[in-house]
Amino acid sequence: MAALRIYGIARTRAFRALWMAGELGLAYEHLPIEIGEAGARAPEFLAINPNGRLPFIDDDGFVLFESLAITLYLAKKHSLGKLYPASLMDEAKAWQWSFWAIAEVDRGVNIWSLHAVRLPPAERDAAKRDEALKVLAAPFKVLDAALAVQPYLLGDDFTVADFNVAAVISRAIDMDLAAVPNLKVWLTRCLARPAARAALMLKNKADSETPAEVTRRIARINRL
Ligand SMILES: N[C@@H](CCC(=O)N[C@@H](CS)C(=O)NCC(=O)O)C(=O)O
Repeated sequence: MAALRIYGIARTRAFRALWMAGELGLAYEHLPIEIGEAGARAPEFLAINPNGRLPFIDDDGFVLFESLAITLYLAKKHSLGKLYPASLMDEAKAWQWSFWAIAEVDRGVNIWSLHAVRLPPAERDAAKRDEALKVLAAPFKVLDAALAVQPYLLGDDFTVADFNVAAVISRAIDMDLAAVPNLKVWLTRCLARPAARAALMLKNKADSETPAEVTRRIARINRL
């Protein structure tokens, strides 16, 4: 049995942990549990992650929740000096972009994708979708400008900073990104990485198998 267990169906933010495990070439066990009472909020899983949310991991007895804490931890543990920066300042920049992604764009991309792609067409709320695009416009311009001067967020190489931002906004690949061409090229490149493609296959499969009732529940529980 693999030492690393990743909990959460690939449709959720567990996608981020799955992509990172692939990026690092780790052996892992995937437990594709669902959101809600039948999954993450069942007593046996609440005992591991009391938030009742996905994802969480158990790495040989070490339990961690919060998707980007998980990706930073795995990258530092297995790829220090490569995917995870070795210098104090580059490490801080990786944290900067990670916290930025969670605070500035995570919710907006999620709302947009629900009301543009994932909910049944008749149930999509155009006002929520348009508001999400307005909220995303300014931070996307910031990201686009950062990528106008160098191919990746910390310079010439793909690092956990790129990984975390690309993983958080991966569903934005279906948006019209004409106003942010550097972001578009960079996101396309990040998502073309072999480990990203493998994780996206799992995510797309889970998306396509998700009943509309579960998508409605996601929108309701997370107030999206
Ligand atoms: N900030 C957390 C958010 C976790 C989160 O909201 N996960 C969603 C799935 S993507 C969830 O479990 N929602 C169901 C619920 O809250 O019951 C992270 O990045 O891990």
